[in-house]
Amino acid sequence: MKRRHFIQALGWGTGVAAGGWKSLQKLTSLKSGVGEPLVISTWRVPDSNEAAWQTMMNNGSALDAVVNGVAIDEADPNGSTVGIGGRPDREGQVTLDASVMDHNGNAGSVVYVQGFKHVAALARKVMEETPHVILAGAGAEQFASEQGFKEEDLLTEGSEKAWKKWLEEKNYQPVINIENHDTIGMLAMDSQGHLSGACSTSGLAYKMNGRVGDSPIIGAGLFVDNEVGAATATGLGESILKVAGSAIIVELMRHGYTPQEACEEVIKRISRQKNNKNFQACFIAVNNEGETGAFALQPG
Ligand code: SD4
Repeated sequence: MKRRHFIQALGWGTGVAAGGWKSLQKLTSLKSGVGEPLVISTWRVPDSNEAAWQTMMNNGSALDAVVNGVAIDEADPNGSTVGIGGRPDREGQVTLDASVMDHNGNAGSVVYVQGFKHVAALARKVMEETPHVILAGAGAEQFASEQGFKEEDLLTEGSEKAWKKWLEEKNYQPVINIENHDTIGMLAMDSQGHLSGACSTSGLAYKMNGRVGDSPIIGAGLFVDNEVGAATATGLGESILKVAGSAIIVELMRHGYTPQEACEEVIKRISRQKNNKNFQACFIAVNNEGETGAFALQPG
């Protein structure tokens, strides 16, 4: 299989809030075709994409691919919004959220997990080994231990230092495209035309204790319907939750929108929210024919 469909959503376009609706810029649009594998993800994560791609080249499924792909980011201590090294909440606790969905419409997610970095794999275990969809906090951590996941301290020296500096002023003001953004959302289609997705994050830096974002909420940060397509998000979770972003994108595609048009429509709805110049929100999507789309509220 050739590498030509191994793509990365780079260079999010001119946004709605910044330049008015007419200045919308199409970003990534590529048609793969059923039977030709494809991996797309939020942000610039070539190593994660490569891991996902190699998984499928070695006969792994789309689900194997997305879980392996995001695991690279989760294990990178330099990423400040995913897994180890993720920025803590305002109490200094690193709390992770993640979700997965497969081509059969199965879903699993974990929220407010401390001490375990591979939360997308944990969400997969919830999906495959329990009768539930979501496990939270201490229950999710207990389940992680039972499943043999390794417990470790996720607050790196760098994150601790940044948090202590933040404590000096305690000014909660998410900065567009900086500390609050690099959540990984990844979508893959394997050679059988099966779609899967995963989304993994430490959420917003210096969030309130207990805060959960869009990433682990099925339909907000991630949605997959193999009959139609899949979508995933990054950005200010509150803005994405309020429009049930990923599920709506899939529904729009069901009703004839291209993945690009569907991403743009949902960003347009988000652009009507208060303070729309002060936050970022982004989606990527793929339909069941392998056509992709991506759009963001702000440049960057
Ligand atoms: C959240 N959507 O928890 C995530 C944050 C994010 O890159 O995308 N960061 O709101």
